[in-house]
Amino acid sequence: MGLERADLLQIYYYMRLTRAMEERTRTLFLQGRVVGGVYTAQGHEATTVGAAMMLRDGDCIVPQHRDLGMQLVRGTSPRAVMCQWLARGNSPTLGRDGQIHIGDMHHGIVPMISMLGESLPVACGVALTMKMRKRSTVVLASCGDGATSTGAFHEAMNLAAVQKLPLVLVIENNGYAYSTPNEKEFAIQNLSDRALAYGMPGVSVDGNDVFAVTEAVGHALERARAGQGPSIVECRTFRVRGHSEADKADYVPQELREAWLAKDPIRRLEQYLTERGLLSAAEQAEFEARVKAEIDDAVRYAEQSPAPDGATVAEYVFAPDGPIAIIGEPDAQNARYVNARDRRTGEPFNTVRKTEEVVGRR
Ligand SMILES: Cc1ncc(C[n+]2csc(CCOP(=O)(O)OP(=O)(O)O)c2C)c(N)n1
Repeated sequence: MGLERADLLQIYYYMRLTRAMEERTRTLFLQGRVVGGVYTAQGHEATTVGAAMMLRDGDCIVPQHRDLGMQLVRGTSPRAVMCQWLARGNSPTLGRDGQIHIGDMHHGIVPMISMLGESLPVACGVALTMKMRKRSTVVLASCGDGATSTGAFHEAMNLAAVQKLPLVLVIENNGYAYSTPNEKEFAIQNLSDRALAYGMPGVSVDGNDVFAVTEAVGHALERARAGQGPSIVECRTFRVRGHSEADKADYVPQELREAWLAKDPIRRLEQYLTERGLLSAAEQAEFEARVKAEIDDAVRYAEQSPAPDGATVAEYVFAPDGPIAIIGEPDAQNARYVNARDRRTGEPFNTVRKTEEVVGRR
């Protein structure tokens, strides 16, 4: 993919930032300062950072629960992430959710949907909008191996292929869906083999090798950008910690764990860079200090931020004054959708017409 030294150092920085943020979050969790559970992705950094680094301005990500690396690369700040973990009133979800269920539609980050697989039809919707608007932007979506066994995954991949959508799906196959190993999840060799059945290209790569990831994802994104449709890139990786910090992951055989630990993605990149004289010991120390300073700042900022105001708990649950009015029903909360009217015109709310108005006719 022709990555320059500056690109590689940027990737290295984000991989270290991602790892260090998760390590700090674990410490905060053990100190009882995190609200809710902690889900980390130590070991996934080459996949999440490498894939996101291949995007351009205007592209969109539809991330999953292990994608802190993608979020950081695409502009979610460490402060926002820490406010989210500590459930502060100024966090991206205003303290209503923890974890990295964070989105920012203005910056092309679709919030994570907890129901596995369900974010993929949404990714198709975003990609379809881009296509209808004749944009040259693309969508990078991701999911785990477990999510590939859901109905939503199959429907989304079929739709993406039929509509030739500008979509690249990265499957982060870390060998387990919670405690269920791959061999009990599916009966095929590679998850990318499924691509053939949908009518799109699929490839499987070493997800702990940032060069393999950037090459495969970069190629798939170029294809999508050129109007040639979607692809699947399976990145084989390993989740070093448990599903969450409540999970000791003692279902993972020791030899398997050790084999993957020997392939640590950050150490591999570091070795590549140092062996070629692209990263000195002094520069490594600078990266370490920079990452630490950013995280210290984020934690300080989050801890000084206010808790959510309990009086606002019901806000943002219902749209206060959307375009739809329910006419002729005494009880608006239990009204039927068929009775929906356009609030401005009083016309029946025709969803087909409205959709065309929003995204334009093809
Ligand atoms: C439909 C659905 N079923 C179950 C869950 C609970 N759950 C959350 S993450 C997870 C494991 C997912 O495995 P995988 O997709 O392989 O991703 P990984 O966590 O291994 O990265 C489960 C079972 C869920 N969120 N949604």
